Amino acid sequence: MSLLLIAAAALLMEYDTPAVSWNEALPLGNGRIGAMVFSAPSMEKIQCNEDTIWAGHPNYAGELRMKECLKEIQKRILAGDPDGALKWFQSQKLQTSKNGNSFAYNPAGNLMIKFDGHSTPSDYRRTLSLNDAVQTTTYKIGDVAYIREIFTSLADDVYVVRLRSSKPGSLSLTAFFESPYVDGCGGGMGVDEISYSCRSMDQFGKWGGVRFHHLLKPIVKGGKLHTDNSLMIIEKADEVTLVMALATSYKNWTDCSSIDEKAKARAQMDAALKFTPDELRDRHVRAYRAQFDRCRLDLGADRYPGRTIPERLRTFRETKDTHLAELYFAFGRYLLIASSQPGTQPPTLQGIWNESLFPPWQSSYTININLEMNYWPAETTNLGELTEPLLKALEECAVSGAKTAKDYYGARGWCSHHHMDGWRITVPVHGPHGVWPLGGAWLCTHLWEHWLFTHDREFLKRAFPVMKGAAEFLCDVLVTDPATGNLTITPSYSPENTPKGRRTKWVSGASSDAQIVRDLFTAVVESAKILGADKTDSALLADIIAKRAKLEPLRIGKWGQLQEWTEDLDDPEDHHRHVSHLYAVYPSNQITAETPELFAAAKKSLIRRGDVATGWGMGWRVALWARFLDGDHAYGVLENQLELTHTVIRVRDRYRGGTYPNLFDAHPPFQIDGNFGCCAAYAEMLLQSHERTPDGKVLLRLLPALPSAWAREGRVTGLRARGGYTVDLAWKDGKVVEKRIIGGDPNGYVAKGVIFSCDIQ
Ligand code: FUC
Repeated sequence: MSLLLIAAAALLMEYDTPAVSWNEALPLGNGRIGAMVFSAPSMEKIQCNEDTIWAGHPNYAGELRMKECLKEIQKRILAGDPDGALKWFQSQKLQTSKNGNSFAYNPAGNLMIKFDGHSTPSDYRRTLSLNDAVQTTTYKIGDVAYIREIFTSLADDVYVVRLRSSKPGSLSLTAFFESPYVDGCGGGMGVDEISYSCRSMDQFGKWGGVRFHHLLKPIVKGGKLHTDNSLMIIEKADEVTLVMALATSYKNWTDCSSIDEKAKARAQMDAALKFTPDELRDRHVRAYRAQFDRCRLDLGADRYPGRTIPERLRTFRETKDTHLAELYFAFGRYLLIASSQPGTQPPTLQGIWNESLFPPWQSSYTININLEMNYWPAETTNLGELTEPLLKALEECAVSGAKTAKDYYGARGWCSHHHMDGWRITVPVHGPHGVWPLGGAWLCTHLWEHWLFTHDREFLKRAFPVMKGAAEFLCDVLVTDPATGNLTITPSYSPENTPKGRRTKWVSGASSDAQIVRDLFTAVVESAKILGADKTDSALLADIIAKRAKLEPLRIGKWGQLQEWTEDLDDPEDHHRHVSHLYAVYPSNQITAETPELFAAAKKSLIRRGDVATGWGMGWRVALWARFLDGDHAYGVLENQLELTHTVIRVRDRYRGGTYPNLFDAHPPFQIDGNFGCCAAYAEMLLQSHERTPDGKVLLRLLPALPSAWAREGRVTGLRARGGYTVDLAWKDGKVVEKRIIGGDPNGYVAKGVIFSCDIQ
C-alpha cells in the first residue's frame, strides 16, 4: 500500500487544567470572528473578537510639512551626514509621534457562562482539535459527565457552544456578557435572547466609529429558559446549544458606520438557526477540512500519547517529540484559516485575537516584516486563496497611499510606510523610524508569488494595478547616490537596525531596499508581459527596466558578510532580531546555492546574527537555514522557538522568543508572526521551488533541509510549489521512497535532492 495513503494520528492539543492566563486559552476563528476559550468548569469565558472593530474612524493623518522636510533629510544623508539629518528632523517637531495618529484593533467583550456546582470536577480535559477546529472540554461532577464543544463556524459565521451531559436534566447555567469597556455599552434581552451593544474606543478613551452587537440565542432540549436583567438562565436542561452572532457597523475602510449592526446580527442568527446543532457542527467541520486537509505532515507515531502541550514543550529538547513538531506546523495552518478568509481583514500582529484596549503595538499591522510573515505559509502550505484579504488591503492602501506619495514625495503611484491599521494609514508614524516607504512594495511581492504558485490570471489582473502603482512610486523616488552612482532610496533604513556608532537608522542605501525594489520591478515587468500590458505601459516598463539595472548591487563586506548597507558598516557582534538584508535568501530568491559567493556571505551574516531572537526573528531564521540547506541548524532554531515561556512582557531589552502554553508565539508578548514564520519554514525544509534550471524549468528540491530528528520516517502531502505543482513525499532514513507530483506543466520541472542532506558546507 502507498505510504502516502496511511491514516495519520489525530492532531489534538491537550491540557489537563483550565486556562488561567490568556496565553493558555485556546483560539478559535473563522477569519472574521475569533474567540479565546478558557474552559473552566464552573465559569466558561469566551473572549471574543471581530476583525472590523478598530478604534478611531476613517481618516488621513498626513503632515504636509513632511515633503520639504524629506528633501532636506535626503540632502543631508546623501552629503554623508545621516546623524545631522536626524538632529535637524527632530528639531522640526513634526507629527510622526508615537501612536499619535494610528489606531488599535479592539476587543469585543466576553461571553461568560456560569455553571453552579461545577467547582470540583474530576477527569478534567480540554482539547483543541486541529482536524476539526472544535474546542472541547470534558469533566465529571460526581458521576455525571459533561462535554462542552465550542467552534466559530466557517460555514455559518456564528459562535456555537454545545453543552451536553450523561444525565438528562443536569444542565443548568447562566449566560451573560462582560466587557472591557468602562461605560457606554449596554446589554439587552428578549424572551429567549440576550444581547450586548458597544462601540470601539481609542487609546485615549475616545469613542471610535465602529458599533458592534452581540446576540445570543439558545437551542434547548428539556428544562426551562428565562431571561432576567440581561442574563440568560437555563435550568435542568438535557442539552443546550448557545448560538451567538456578532456584527458591526463597518462597511468598508472609508465607511465604518452605515451598516445596521443589529439587523446584521439578527440576519446571521436567523440563517444559522435554520440548522440543528448537529448540522451546524457538520457544516463547520466540512468547511474547515476543505482547507485544512489539503496539506498534512506526518512524522510517525506519537511517542507520547495523551501528553499535554505544556509538558511536550517543556521536554521538547530531550524528547525531540515529533508529534509536537507536527502539531506546531498544523497549528500555523490552523491559525491562518482562522484569521484570514476571502472577504475578511488580514491577520494583525495578533491575528484576530486581542483582549486588551491597550494591546502591544496596538495589535495593528507592522509591515516591515510582520504582516509579510503572516502570509509566508499561505502559498507553500496550500492555502493560497487566503491571501485575498492582503490583496484587498493593498488595493485600499493604494488609494490612501496615492495621497501619501503625492503629499510626502510629490510622486506618482502609491506607497505605504512601516505601519498600517484598519483605516489603511500609509503615512510614516512612530517618529523617524516610520520613514521607510517600502512597506507596500514588499507586500506587493506576495501578489506576484501568488501568481507563481497558482497561475491565476484573474488574480493577477486584479493585482497588477496595485503592483504597478507601487513601482511607479519607486521610479519617482529613486535617487542617485553620489558615492556610488547607483540608485537608492533615501531617507530609508534597514528595518529596524542602526549601524554601530550611529544615532540614526537612516542610511544612504539599505541592501533590503534594493532587493525589494528589484523583486517588485521584476514582478511588474513579468506581469505586464503575461497580461499583455507591455504595449500600454511601455514607457513605464522601459523606465523600470532601466532603473532596475542601476539599483545598488548585493555587496560582500570586509568580514566576508553580505552587507546590510551600501557602506560596509556591519558589526559582527550585531545580534539584531531583524535580518532584512537576508531577504535576498528568503523570502526572495536573489541569493541561492547557484550564487555561491553571495550564498556563503549571507550565511556568514546569519551565523553572526545568532540563533536567538524574538519569536518572528526565530521564524525567519528557521526559514533561512532551510534555504541554506541546513536542516539541523534550522531545527536547532526551532528548538529555541519551541521553548515554553510564560513571559508576557519584554524584560528590559531582552528579546527572546518562545512559545506560550497555547502554542502562540511569544515575541514576547504574543505576536502571531512567529507561528506563521515557523510554519512556512517547515515547508522550506521539505520542499523548495524558488530556483529555475538554466532552461527555465522549476527546480523542485525535495527534502532540501530535512532535520536528522525527522529523518527516520515521515510523509508530507499537499505542499505547493511554484509552477502550480502539488507535491506529496514519503521518506525513510532521510531518502525519498515515494513521491507524487501533480498539476502544472508535466515537463516544466526538474526534481532534485532526493538524498538526505543536512549540512552542506
Ligand atoms: C517591528 C519589530 C518589533 C515588533 C513590532 C511589532 O517593529 O521590530 O520586534 O515585532 O514590529
